[in-house]
Amino acid sequence: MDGRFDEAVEVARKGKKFLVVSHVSPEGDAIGSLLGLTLALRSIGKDVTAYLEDPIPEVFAFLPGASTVVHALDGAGPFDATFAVDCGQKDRLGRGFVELNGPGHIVNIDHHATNDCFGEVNVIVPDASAAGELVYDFCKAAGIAITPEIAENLYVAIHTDTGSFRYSSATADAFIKAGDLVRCGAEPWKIARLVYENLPARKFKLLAMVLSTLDVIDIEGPGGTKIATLAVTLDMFRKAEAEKDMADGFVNYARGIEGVQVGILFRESGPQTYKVSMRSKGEVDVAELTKSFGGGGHRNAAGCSLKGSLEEVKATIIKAIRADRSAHRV
Ligand SMILES: [Mn+2]
Repeated sequence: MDGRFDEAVEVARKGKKFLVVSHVSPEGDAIGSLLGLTLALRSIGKDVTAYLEDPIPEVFAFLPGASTVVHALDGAGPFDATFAVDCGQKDRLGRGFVELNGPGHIVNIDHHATNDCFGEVNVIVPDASAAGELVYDFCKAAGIAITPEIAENLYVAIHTDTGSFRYSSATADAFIKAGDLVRCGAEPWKIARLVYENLPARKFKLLAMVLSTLDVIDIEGPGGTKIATLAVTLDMFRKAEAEKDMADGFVNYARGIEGVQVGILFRESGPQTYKVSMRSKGEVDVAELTKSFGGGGHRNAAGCSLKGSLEEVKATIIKAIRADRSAHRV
């Protein structure tokens, strides 16, 4: 019997009126986990409010329960308890939540190793590929039957957070739970079509412009490496009539090139300002690299913001990688 959820199950059993929340700028795991848990608690007769500060991206609007999510909490409290999923810090739950009167006991269910345990009950499992896995475990521990609607949400959570089962986080447990969710009614092909093969043409128009900026650069020397850069400007967004979030993930095209160790996307965010996204698949620690520019992230995925023209910002980053590589030579 999985004892990690004992206290969380107890809170769910005792209370009646719950709030379920996740982080700002929600992606597949945040949304799938939030909706999966919301539907699970509703299925055992609880009164559940699901809250996200930011809108649900269009691509996830099909998920069961998505239309019931609210984006403001004025007068919604007090609650018997709040369940927070996929969120490492309380302030990332959004302003509406932070200002809420009466969240009740906070149950914090997450898989980020950096979670600061802001709840009264904290179930933090860094080995889990997605918070969706933990909501699955919670349902099992609470004896809640996984309906096809819950399954669809949790499958999306695991599928998106493992990069479609490509990342090192795609453990046997992730596959086993995803498999069980399919058994419970999640339809992989339907979900793949809706999440990955349902993209607006504007995104591809933007991508065509961004790919034309591709630059593959050899960083020579004993600790040498190969990097690839892409750039997206405000003018490109205008020409493609694309929204800002449509460039999300483009940096992976740079990392995906044969022999390239670090992929970089320079994204114009204002006058003489660029956001720099870095993705590594080798020994270069991009979190360490971006830290010197006031940024941060994980070893394989990090970012920072720099002032200057595109040429200046690019030169600064290349110089930093060159210095890093010569410091790390064997
Ligand atoms: Mn997650």
